[in-house]
Amino acid sequence: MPAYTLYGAEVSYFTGKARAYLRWRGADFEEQIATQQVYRDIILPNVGWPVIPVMKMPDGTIVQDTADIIEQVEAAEHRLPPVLPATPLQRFVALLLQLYGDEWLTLPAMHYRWTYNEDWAYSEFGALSAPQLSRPEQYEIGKKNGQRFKGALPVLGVHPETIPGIERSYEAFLGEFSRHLDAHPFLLGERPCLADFSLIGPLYAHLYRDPKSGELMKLLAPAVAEWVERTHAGEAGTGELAADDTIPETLLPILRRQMREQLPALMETNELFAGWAADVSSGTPVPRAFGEIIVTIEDHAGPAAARSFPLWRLQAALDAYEAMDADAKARADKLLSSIGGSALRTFQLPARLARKDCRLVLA
Ligand SMILES: N[C@@H](CCC(=O)N[C@@H](CS)C(=O)NCC(=O)O)C(=O)O
Repeated sequence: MPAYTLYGAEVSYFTGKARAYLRWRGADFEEQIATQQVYRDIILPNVGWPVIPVMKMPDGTIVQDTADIIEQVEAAEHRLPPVLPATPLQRFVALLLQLYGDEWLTLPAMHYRWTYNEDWAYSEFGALSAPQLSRPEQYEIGKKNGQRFKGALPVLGVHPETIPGIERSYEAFLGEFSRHLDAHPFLLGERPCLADFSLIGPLYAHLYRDPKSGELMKLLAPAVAEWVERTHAGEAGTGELAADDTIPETLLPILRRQMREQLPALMETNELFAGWAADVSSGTPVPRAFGEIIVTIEDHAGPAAARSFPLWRLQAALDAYEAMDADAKARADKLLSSIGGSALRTFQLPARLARKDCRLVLA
């Protein structure tokens, strides 16, 4: 029997991230489709809310959240090279790109799925949750289940006002990533790391595998489509990360895009978090959102929920920054200044976040 079981789905953003990592790691795992029965018997009793992917570890414990799954498999497998770069600046950048892949590229991923692949997505959702039913019956179930995900569009900031900006930004991102791939096979060098698996989240299930989105990616950025194929297959790469803890120059346009678009949203969210955290005590469950913010993408602005989870991913990146020695911090500051991210040097969350029973709480 395989050591690990990953409960997820081919259509799922975060299952793609975990799967690509597990393949690369060479972990002995099997994937089981998260059918309605799996949600009822495994996910809800152990996690408390309906979410995938969920991982059963060799000792039977259930882990949710891809960062935790990756961390726990890394600790259990003891293999080299580590998925999280061992050197400080690359580690920081990998965590920033995890924040970007997990919590910002959701906008193009979800927009392209639900604007251009809606019927296809309903059929896929239905087929995975009720494989025993007929195609029309699956479609009806898929439509019901899919509405929950489609309903996340305004929460993320996808509206008629922002869609032109989301499309312009995504197409420019594809160009930037293609130019990077002309010089380096993976994000930080000659082999994949956490940054690559994090970008597989949006770029595999939604933007490559959804038919209309995949056509667009292959047309505009065949090198990105090819990177998706290699990375999702768990390819090991042919060498190491860039030497001397450097960040490839060709990655800077992508980091600049992240700082320009995502950082203001994080800062606004953090202000609302501060207001909420002012009168709550340690251990209090953190709501999924603190209110509303305005997101701006390529000059197109619209409302979005001030979601708390991105601050959790940001806290991990800021911890890596704080842990740096003076030399690494000086190099990080130079990088931040060149990508428009200097605000991160002094960025403070008003209170620390923690996770308890698969939910965010105030530490
Ligand atoms: N932070 C979580 C996110 C998981 C997640 O959002 N999964 C999606 C499917 S890809 C889901 O099930 N969402 C349901 C929900 O958020 O209510 C992770 O990294 O595992």
